[in-house]
Amino acid sequence: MEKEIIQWIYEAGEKIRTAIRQETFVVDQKSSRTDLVTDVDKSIQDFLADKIQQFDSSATILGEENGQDKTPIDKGRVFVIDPIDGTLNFVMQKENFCIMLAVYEEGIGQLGFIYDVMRDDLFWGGRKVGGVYHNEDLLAPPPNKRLSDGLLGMGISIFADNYYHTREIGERSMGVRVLGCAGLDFIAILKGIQIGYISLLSPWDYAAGSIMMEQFGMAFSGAEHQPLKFQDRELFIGLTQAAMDDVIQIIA
Ligand code: 2AM
Ligand code: CA
Ligand code: CA
Ligand code: CA
Repeated sequence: MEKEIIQWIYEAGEKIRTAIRQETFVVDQKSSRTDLVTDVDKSIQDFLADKIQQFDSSATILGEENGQDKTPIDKGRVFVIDPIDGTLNFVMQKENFCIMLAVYEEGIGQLGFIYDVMRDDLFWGGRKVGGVYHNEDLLAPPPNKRLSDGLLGMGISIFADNYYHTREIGERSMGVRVLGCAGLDFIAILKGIQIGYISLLSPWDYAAGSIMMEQFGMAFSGAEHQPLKFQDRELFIGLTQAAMDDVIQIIA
């Protein structure tokens, strides 16, 4: 299954790079001036959904666009799609965005894929393949650093509001980084150049990344140390085990 998925993601990436080269995409607003979607987001989700349906007609799809955002995660095989993660970066920078895809079976994360489209850089893996890969290479788990020893990714809105003690958590770390793309934060965690990521996220934002963090024995949760709900947007906290212990201390 992973071979097929990687092929679809590479094809989808080529479609996005072509749209950028030809400057053909159309931008729309969703909930606000800065919450954007393009025709490319929608067509890439359709492209991936078609491939999935041809591959496994009994699978269901949970995706950000095209009214597919309410599918439950816990029954049968579910493919979770974020066709462009970091749409604002895609529109404003034409780089620093990802394609993300994850596979769940009976609610258990099996495979995650995060593709940095413009760098042509793929991180993928999980329970089903027993490891995490950076392109063709098996990745080693990142060191289990304390909060005080690493950089921490955060969503700008929760940091600006000091939501959930994020000011103090950030100040105890080596520094806060705001990338505007959840996928890039997860890539930084998997590479060991960031100890974690705290943000308000939807299931398609954290599915692939949390599956690969789990494979590495790292810690993640929703607010108040509760499991993630895989429904609406909620607080996501993903950290090394040691940094999670530090954050729990701060919150207590
Ligand atoms: P998106 O580009 O797929 O919407 C930083 O904005 C990160 O948070 C991006 O990965 C973005 O994903 C995600 N995000 C989730 N919900 C968002 C929202 N309502 N507004 C802006 N970004 C959101
Ligand atoms: Ca969006
Ligand atoms: Ca996203
Ligand atoms: Ca998206």
